Amino acid sequence: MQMTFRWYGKKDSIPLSHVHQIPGVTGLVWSLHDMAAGQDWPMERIESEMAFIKENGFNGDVVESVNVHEDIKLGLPSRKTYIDNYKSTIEKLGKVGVKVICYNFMPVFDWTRTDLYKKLPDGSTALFYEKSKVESISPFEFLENMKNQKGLAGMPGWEPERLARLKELFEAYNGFTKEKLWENLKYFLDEIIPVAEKSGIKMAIHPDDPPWDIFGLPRLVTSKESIAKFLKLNDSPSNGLTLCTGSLGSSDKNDLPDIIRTFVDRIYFAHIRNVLRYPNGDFTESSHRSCDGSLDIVEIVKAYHDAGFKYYCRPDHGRHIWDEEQRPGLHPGYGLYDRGMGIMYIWGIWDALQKVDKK
Ligand code: DNO
Repeated sequence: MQMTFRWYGKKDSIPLSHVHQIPGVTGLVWSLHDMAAGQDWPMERIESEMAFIKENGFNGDVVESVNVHEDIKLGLPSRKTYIDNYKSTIEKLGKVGVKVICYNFMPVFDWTRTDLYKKLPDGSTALFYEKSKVESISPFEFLENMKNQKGLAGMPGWEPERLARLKELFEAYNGFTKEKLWENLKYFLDEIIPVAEKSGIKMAIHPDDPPWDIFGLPRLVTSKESIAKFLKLNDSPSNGLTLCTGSLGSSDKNDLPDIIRTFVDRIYFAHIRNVLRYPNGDFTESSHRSCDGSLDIVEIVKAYHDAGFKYYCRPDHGRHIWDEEQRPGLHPGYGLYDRGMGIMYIWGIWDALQKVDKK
């Protein structure tokens, strides 16, 4: 397993010298965060980012994300241009040695929370989802509430240009069915997967977060059954998964170790984090440790270990601890400290399992 760390580019407030001090991190997970969904990424920008990553002693094998334009999800005639741009970006990323591209196919909103700084009993803060709130207000009211939260504008999936089109997008998705979205996803895969194959790239879809429909928008990659359906849409080994335990794990219907064991051959990127679910459907993100949340991270890491998982892993969101909430330019959930501790917890389990194996 290769450990990586999500990095927001040269403007990231976490110095790479600090990332180096987390044991065993060999790769930076990167993107060109200023590129709007659907843009063809310029080669010079790709090369310069990759060169910078390598000069700093990391690999840049994983890109998260290349965002999919809404017209592709909606299946509009304009999707052709955006798919051509997507293919061109895949080809260029392949040329600089990228191995995995993480992306998602969630309509309108990417990951969704109601509070980015919910206080936990230990005094830290974390991302929080209040189910009844999302169910009781309109997406427009929801967005108004979220806009005041520090750091939101810089979060991937919450780009201002996407949110500016919110009204128009909701109109476009009015009456849009899950079946139609599956159909458009298949169309997209059949177009891009042959290009990924030729470019030596594994495409790794990120599950929907949370894994249920929100604001009347259909969501697809939410469960074991839907993952099986997704993989069958296009059976190429280049059509794979980013298995995010926290996203799938906010539903108590998902048995993560079982999902990992079932699909491990098509998992190219493991996002490992814990969530604490409440009986009313709310959930908060928690420390990575198994006893702090609802997910058994030990069993999750064991499932990867026992399968001889060779691909990429990253700790996912962490809490804001040790006053890190005050860090200027902090991307909520993406501080240094709790992600660093998450990595050490994952390595701790991994190393212990390796040792038991050798006995
Ligand atoms: C949340 C992330 C997601 C992920 C995208 C991939 O923190 O895991 O925003 O990057 O869904 O496209």
